[in-house]
Amino acid sequence: MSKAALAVLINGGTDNWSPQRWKERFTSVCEDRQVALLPGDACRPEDIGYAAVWKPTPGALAAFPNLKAVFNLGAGVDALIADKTLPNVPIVRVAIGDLTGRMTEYVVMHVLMHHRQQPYLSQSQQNKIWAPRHQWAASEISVGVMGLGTLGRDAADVLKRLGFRVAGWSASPKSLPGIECFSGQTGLKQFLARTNILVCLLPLTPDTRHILNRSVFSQLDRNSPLGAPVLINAGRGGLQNEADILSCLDDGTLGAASLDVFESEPLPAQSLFWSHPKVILSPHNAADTDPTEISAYVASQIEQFEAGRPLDNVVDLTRGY
Ligand code: NDP
Ligand code: OXD
Repeated sequence: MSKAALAVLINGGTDNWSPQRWKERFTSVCEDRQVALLPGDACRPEDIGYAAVWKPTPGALAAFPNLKAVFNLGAGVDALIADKTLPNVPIVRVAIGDLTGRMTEYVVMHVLMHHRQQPYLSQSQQNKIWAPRHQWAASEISVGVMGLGTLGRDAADVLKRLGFRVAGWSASPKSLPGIECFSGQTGLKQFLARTNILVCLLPLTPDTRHILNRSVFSQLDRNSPLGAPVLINAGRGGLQNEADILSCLDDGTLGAASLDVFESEPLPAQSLFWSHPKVILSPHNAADTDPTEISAYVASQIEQFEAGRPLDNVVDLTRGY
């Protein structure tokens, strides 16, 4: 009997993430399994047992009557689970070392850029001004990481090893060596009150939408050498109230922001973020993982599932992540 086929459905690909590249990667790792890039390739819907997807067109997965599992080709599933016609099968998200390592690089790079006053140094270079400023120690800065999941924990751990005072905030209580852990609504106030650089690695759910807002920013600690606190968001654009970020940067509630994600992507040309002097932005590529790594992860999960073992990193649809 032939193996259940794998459908690949990709929207919004970039060079690294082009649908054709994904198909090639999956074909090379799913040796004797049909891989169909849809729409386009010929295949019978009833032959599809698995789907590997990124932002598939809503309703597309409901067309496969024998679907057994869906593999989201990224860590965040907010776009996928917004489809109310999703079949009732396990949804698996990406949680692999390659992606985690890349996100930690992004977070550490941006924390260090603000801590080491890189925007000031770049400006000085542009103006040919040799004017070193006092550089404080990492131990004088409190970094607060919102989200202590696969990504948040790793970033927090590396920042701790660099000497920062690190805290984390999650939905359920945690205990992590050397990291001050806070949870739930009751822990949020205390967490914010000790944070100078706020790093957001939360998933986008109904509970977290627009959590990055003026009320939260105004509770951050301003008594560090940085002065006004800094925001770094690499979670999702829907987590941030963008009008609040802009007005808080303008009135000094926030000193600077590093943003990798936006409510509307690609970021529209007229967005004020593009040229804001206190913003460092990137095009949602904080953890732009290699399709080779992810396709191998998906193929091995399918083998594991077919051998009767449970899938890893299955999304809890009641929590939304
Ligand atoms: P995980 O699911 O492993 O972790 C999510 C964390 O957020 C958990 O600690 C969870 O708490 C916490 N959390 C969720 N809801 C709440 C809430 N209401 N209040 C407090 N804490 C909450 O996710 P990952 O770490 O793998 O990824 C996080 C997000 O990063 C993704 O969902 C995605 O949106 C984004 N991302 C962005 C990328 C980019 O390139 N910019 C790349 C990859 C991911 P608990 O532990 O108690 O459940
Ligand atoms: C994401 C990802 O969820 O790239 O943004 O994995």
